[in-house]
Amino acid sequence: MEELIAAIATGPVKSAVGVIRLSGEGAIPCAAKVFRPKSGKVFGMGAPRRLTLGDVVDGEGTVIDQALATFSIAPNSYTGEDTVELHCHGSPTVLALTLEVLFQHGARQARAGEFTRRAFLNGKLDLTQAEAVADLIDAQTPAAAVRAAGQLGGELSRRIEAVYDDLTDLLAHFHVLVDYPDEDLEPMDSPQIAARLAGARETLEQMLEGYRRSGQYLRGIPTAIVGLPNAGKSSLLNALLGYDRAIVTDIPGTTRDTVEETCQLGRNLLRLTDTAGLRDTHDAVEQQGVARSRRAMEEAALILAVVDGTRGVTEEDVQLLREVEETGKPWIFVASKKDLVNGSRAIGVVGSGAPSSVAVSAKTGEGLDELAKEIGALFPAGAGETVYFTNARQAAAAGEAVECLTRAVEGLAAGMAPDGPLSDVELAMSALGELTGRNIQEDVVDRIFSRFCVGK
Ligand SMILES: Nc1nc2c(ncn2[C@@H]2O[C@H](COP(=O)(O)OP(=O)(O)OP(=O)(O)O)[C@@H](O)[C@H]2O)c(=O)[nH]1
Ligand SMILES: [Mg+2]
Repeated sequence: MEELIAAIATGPVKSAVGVIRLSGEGAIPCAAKVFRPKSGKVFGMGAPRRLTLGDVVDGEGTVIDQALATFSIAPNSYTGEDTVELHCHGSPTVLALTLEVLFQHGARQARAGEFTRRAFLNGKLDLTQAEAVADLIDAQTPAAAVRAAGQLGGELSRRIEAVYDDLTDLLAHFHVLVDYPDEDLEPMDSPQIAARLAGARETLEQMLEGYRRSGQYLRGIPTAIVGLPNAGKSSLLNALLGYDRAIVTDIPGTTRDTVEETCQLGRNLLRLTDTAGLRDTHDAVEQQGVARSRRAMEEAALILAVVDGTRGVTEEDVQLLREVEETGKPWIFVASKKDLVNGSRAIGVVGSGAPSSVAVSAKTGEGLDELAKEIGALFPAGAGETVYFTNARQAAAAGEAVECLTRAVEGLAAGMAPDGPLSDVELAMSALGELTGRNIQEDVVDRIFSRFCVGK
């Protein structure tokens, strides 16, 4: 067992309960010096994994809290080591004090992710499951949480291991042919082997495709709010966010720089970019703003084209809508200032042949639900698809394996001697081994666990 570490596992805010974790050599005797069960028994003598009520005492024996404590004995714990959890009252001061007392009794502060790192090193979790823990804690949308929770069970590793095993079989076949060329062995049927390699590649590619599609649901859909000056773009941004993020005035050309914020709308996470109104201008600052608006449009996956509902669709609007249309991206026609126009006028404005249109009022909030619904229809979050990769590291490793397998397949098709393709298959396996953590370098492990918060 490794040296004893301790950390506060809950957030640094006042709350009902705050949890301190201890793991490693001597966790239970260390906790017993700080935690005195009400029963009068020494902590750690009874059955593990039960909650015991008792007092938390400082170095002088003064009671500083009343808490519940539980211990687990190696290897039956999260980390695979002896562990203790103290469920104290959630006062940051009391928790810090308790931690300090544990340090006096030999524990040291755990580093970020150190508990989960130990779980990984002790074989309690594979790397993708450990990452799922971090992804779950980081999840910003229900879809991201569901995805990470699913991966806690290890489905990704099972799929990757199946591909890995298949490649191991093939590699064995290759080896026999390369190492014993003079033996009277059945010649390698290249097309057959190439087909199996291509099958493995296909499995990985499908998983990657799902990941690419899912990116928008996990990180937010890049959404550009565009329109003429004074159309009501910044007001729309503020209304969607629920607070005054961008400056709003009745002077056309108020917004110069792009303003970016993330907001949850219905089941979708949007990465909204409010932009400068598009118009020809001689103002050097505004010109740059307009250039940025166009860039935001290029980078967006969804465009909200805002037209001033009180003015109707002008010649400039038509030009702008044409520009939006030419991007080929999904877009929504948003007629603004609905509170200022009577319904029929707004609807008249809306009927512009857009793929989807809605009239909104940033002032009253009217129409925002409808806008959320329209976006939901364009981006049906996750739509029942199982996504296996949850982060860029995993996808990059799988992508590397795909590249190696492609080279191997092409090599075979070109009639190469087997040792070329053989080394490519080995490289593909090594990439997959990195993915699940089967063979992974120390510095990569360090990088992965540095993503975690302290106490996890
Ligand atoms: N009554 C009413 N006024 C609105 C609404 N939305 C915007 N306005 C007004 O319209 C004017 C322009 O709004 P902005 O949100 O600054 O417009 P913009 O498109 O960001 O303008 P630029 O940044 O100049 O391109 C302001 O006076 C807003 O108060 C709305 O829904 N109702
Ligand atoms: Mg603005």
